[in-house]
Amino acid sequence: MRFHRIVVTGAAALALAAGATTATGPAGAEAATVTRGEFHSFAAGAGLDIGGHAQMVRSANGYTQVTILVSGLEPSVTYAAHVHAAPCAVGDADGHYQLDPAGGTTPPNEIWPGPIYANGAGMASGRTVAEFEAGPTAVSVVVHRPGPVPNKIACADLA
Ligand SMILES: [Cu+2]
Repeated sequence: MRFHRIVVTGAAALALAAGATTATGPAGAEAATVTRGEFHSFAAGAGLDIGGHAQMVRSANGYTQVTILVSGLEPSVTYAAHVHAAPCAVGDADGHYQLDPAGGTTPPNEIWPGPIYANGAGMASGRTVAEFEAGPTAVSVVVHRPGPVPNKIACADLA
């Protein structure tokens, strides 16, 4: 597992927002903060060899982009995916991150890079852009299978 936190600027921030994995470029006006991590299975995902990664880009101009790529899913199944407000190891990542804790339980008050649909190879990707800068408690992404709880099958810590 690999965690890192990097701060990039200008053109590099745009490159990261577009999904690039390297950051080079001139020092610019607008900084972005990138957190990312690898997916691993939760107990409810036992039997699935889940991998992949999640990335969150908080841009200084007030946007948050989350992209995920998940492997090891059941083919042809649609999964939910949300940004959660606790690390994967704390209460199975607890509940959803919310911009306003007194607000709604769906986007735009929450950040959902899903639903994601697994292809024939069990891979799925998702992306969303929230029109606010996610707070410091937006620390993980959870993938849920359809059906009753417990349905948290995988989690990625963002660091
Ligand atoms: Cu969730």
